[in-house]
Amino acid sequence: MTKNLERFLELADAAAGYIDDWISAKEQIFVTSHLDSDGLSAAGIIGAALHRRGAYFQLRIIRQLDRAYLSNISTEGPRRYIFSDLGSGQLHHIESALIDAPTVILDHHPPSIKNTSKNIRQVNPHLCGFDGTHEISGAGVAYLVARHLGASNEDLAALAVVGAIGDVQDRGEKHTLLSLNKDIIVEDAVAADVLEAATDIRVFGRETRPIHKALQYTSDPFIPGISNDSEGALSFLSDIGIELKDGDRWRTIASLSKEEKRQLNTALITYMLKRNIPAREAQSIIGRVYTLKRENPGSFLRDAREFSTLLNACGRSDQGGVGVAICMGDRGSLYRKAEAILKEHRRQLAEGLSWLVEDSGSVESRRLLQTFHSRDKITETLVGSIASMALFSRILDWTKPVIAFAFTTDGRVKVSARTTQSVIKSGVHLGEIMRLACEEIGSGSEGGGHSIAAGATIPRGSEERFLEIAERLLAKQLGQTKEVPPPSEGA
Ligand SMILES: [Mn+2]
Repeated sequence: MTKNLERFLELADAAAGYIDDWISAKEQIFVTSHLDSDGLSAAGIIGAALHRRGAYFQLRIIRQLDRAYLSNISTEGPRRYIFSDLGSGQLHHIESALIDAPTVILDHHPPSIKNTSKNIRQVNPHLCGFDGTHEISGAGVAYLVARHLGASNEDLAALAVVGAIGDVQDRGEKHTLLSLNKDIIVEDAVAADVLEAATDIRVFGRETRPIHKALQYTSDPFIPGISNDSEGALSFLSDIGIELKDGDRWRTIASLSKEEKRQLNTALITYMLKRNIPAREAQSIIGRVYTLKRENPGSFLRDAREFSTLLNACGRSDQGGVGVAICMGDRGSLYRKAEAILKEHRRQLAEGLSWLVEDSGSVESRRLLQTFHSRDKITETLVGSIASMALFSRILDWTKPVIAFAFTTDGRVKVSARTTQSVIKSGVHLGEIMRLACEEIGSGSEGGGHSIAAGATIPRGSEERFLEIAERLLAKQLGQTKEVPPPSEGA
């Protein structure tokens, strides 16, 4: 399908018109959104737009949209429904559960069926030839609708940037957002003076962490002797002579002068090249950073990547409402609560990671993949993040996908699969592997996701069989791209 921007914007416009009618008629609007950072940003955008219009609305954040949830909300009276960052993949369930109820779906996941219901307005990039994995996110779609709901909603574009980053859509050269994200959303946010996009040192905690801590926590690119090494980071900085403190306050990367930043960039790249890091990877320390200009310097909300991490922590701790409140503007007690949630989330991640490091027998390396089973040492909501961290920090083998297991509270097994960009380039799609392996396992298994990160839920006891199937599918995917060298070299 060729890309049809005009048609896509028309869909957004029509959905906004539909919602507009509900607001004017003082209808009750029921918003459901996904609990990851893109879903929370989307909910924040819609929530803010409705609130600004004085609409009557309720908002619920959920982990996944299933039949039980839909039949539950359908019994709560005649209402108008908005689904954001979910819904398209469950269109068949929505059609059968919310018969005739006026509904708007703002999503970027592929639709499960062709929409034939007159009461459902769906805004989805896939319907107009765009790819929802990197051209626009759920929050972006929500924004396109929100900007038609009020004259001054362009400031909400900054949240759509946070959502897109949360869904790892910054896949352009030097981690730049692409396509609709770049040409409409970043553009609107910059025009509304709420966002600045610049090329800068791309480390985690530019706004909030002392410089040596920001370097220490940087794992993409992984800098040997600095990443994961607080003394190494300190001695590197003292060698190049950058002042770490301003009086008794630690300075941050964001607070460095242009000259100091240039000096730090050059020193970091030279340092990595000397340690045989490929030039391309070394240079990736410089990249696109997106700054929310109206947020306080030093706040977690100032850098779009940190903002997205904060939302992600809220969602994973089942405190999605806190995340949405922040998106809608709370900078008081709920913002402080989010900071506490993030702190606790990080503590749990560190604890999980150290279990993986200390219990060295826990990782099994197989021919094409590696695996570990955390049983109840790591919760099902964190096992994927820990698998990613372990890959990026080279605790695990960088060249092979990891498939990690954790027991769920309802007696099943959560599967999290993660890999790196370079492995994907050799033809691997973990989401497909999860989906197909689950089909083969059956017994209520469900799986899917992105090429780089995917997940599944399977019955206990089927782990080994799952790995065998996954490895077979992986071999097939790696063999499909003939021009690429075999996996051992290609990765
Ligand atoms: Mn999303």
